Amino acid sequence: MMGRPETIFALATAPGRAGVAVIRISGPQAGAALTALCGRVPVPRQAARSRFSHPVDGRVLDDGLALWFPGPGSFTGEDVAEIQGHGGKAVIDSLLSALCLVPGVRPAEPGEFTRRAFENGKLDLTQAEGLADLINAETEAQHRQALRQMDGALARLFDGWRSDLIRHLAHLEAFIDFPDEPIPDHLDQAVRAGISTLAGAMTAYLADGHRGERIRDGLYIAVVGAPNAGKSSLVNALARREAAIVSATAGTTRDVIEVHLDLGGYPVVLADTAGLREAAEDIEAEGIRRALLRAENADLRLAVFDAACAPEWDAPTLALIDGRTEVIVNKVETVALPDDLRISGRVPHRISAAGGQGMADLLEALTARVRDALETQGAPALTRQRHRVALDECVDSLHRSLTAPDLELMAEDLRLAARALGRITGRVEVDDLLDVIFRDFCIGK
Ligand SMILES: Nc1nc2c(ncn2[C@@H]2O[C@H](COP(=O)(O)OP(=O)(O)OP(=O)(O)O)[C@@H](O)[C@H]2O)c(=O)[nH]1
Ligand SMILES: [Mg+2]
Repeated sequence: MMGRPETIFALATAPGRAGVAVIRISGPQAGAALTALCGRVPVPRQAARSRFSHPVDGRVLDDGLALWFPGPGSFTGEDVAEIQGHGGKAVIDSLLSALCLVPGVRPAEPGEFTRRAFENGKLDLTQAEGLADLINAETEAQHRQALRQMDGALARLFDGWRSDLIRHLAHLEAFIDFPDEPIPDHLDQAVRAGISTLAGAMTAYLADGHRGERIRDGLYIAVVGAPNAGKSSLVNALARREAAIVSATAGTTRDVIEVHLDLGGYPVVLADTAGLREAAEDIEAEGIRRALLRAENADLRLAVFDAACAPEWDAPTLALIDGRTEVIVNKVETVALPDDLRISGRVPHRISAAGGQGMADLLEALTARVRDALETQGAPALTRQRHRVALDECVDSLHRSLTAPDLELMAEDLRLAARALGRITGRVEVDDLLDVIFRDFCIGK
């Protein structure tokens, strides 16, 4: 049997000096904690001006607002109290210490409020993840995606698929339970067609270029080129700060330097790398190895060439140009280049990272490219590897079910598929399977 949950409390606002600090309390003793500090429990969901006093010696600790959200209509589903006091270190410490003195009340573990909300059915797992993403969102796209997930868009998509799956399973189960009645052909065909359609929809959904995960982590862009081409200068110009050292010495950058940028509301990680050449010594050689590795794994590459080298373009950089590469010629103010210049058959962006020439156009082109890579239309994006793994497993089980030698094995594969989907949102599946069986079929008619 489950014990009575403990009552937890924590500072809900960021620690440090601020005008107001909010302390949240959740659990069966939340009302008692409020009474201990404020002398009473206010009217539900109405802010009440209150003096907070020490529960043992009665000394006044602060003056602020108290709020009362009786369960189950609260964030966690439990009784929740909120104390809004002044955001000073001594005030906060005294309030938190006072709460420790209330019997049955203890400081919360990280994520414990949200976990209780999940356990009490207030949120599914994807919504809880969306909430964490919302708090961490730094760009507009991350903000939008997190809000959508927190609103349950992802959960609705997965739950929709899962209820389709459970319906197919329920049809099969009915025939397994009544083995004397052969499964009519049309029903068999309908179930198989339904499973194929589901597997197809999931496979198409999985082939999304990892947009949701990229929006969370940032699109990875590697800047590559020969030593002295101006890679670090370009990174600094895009970042609008001196993130990387720039010098006339070839081989200045040796390690990978990552800069986080907001490009038109989309998050980007821009990686400055070591210039590519036959390196003389170990450290630079290691830097070049890392540069090539990043270039290989990057979502987008910026290949930077020095205009002064025209038309003898740097061979190692040429070798990296592919469909996900933007070709850039830097230092264009130093030489006259032909109007119809092509590098590897591509029209390069012409810039002067030092002088600023062509930078606005380059920025616009990059933003458009990042938007194309990250923008999502229609279905909400998968945002975590965890979702992808479970969905892959679900598709595998669906395919297996279609070639299963008998109905029992087919049903078992469908059950595994439903369980994989249920893991994404954190649902349990047995009970609703029974519900569907009894709702859709009049057994014993
Ligand atoms: N004239 C001119 N010089 C530039 C421009 N951009 C960079 N430079 C100069 O070129 C030299 C090399 O610049 P960096 O940005 O350090 O080049 P890098 O590609 O990072 O070089 P490594 O780190 O050694 O691989 C520096 O002296 C810069 O001032 C430009 O647009 N025009
Ligand atoms: Mg450099």
